[in-house]
Amino acid sequence: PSGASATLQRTLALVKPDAVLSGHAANIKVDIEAAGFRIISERELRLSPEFVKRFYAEHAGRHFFEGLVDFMSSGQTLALVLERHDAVAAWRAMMGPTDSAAARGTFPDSMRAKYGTDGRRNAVHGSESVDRAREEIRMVFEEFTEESINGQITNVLV
Ligand code: RTP
Ligand code: MG
Repeated sequence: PSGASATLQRTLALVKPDAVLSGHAANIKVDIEAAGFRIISERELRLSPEFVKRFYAEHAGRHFFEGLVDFMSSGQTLALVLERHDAVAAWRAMMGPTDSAAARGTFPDSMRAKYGTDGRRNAVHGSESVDRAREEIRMVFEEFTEESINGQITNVLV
């Protein structure tokens, strides 16, 4: 009864520092567009530890939280706003399971299987819901400052 446009959604994708550093960002974007997503906005930036703590606040206190904060603030991140019908669930499915090593056994074509390393360094992030996507897009695309790092101007989320 409803056409594809009825469920047109936007979601936030992050290419995490491991995948940016490994040079996988371009291939990840090719895969994303091949899956029918339109890349609406794009920004490369470095996340401050404070920003990562707010972004992943749901995990505060978990055993992996400190490692997650260190990892996500360790280098450049590529932020993408993706649009497609059913974008939130479709991007989560395409990402694959959280642990890249496990994903290689169960979902070998997933982004995390192809481009990630382990349970922390897993190449990509995706929003969990339509409401959360709206919130994350606002956080990543509206709240940032410019900072000079090693003489280069870099967008830093604080
Ligand atoms: P994300 O939020 O980044 O899209 O990933 P997710 O939903 O698949 O996984 P989540 O449970 O929300 O965990 C957030 C991120 O924390 C790191 N992590 N490390 N055991 C560990 O060392 C561990 N567990 C999770 C990963 O980077 C994970 O994506
Ligand atoms: Mg999550």
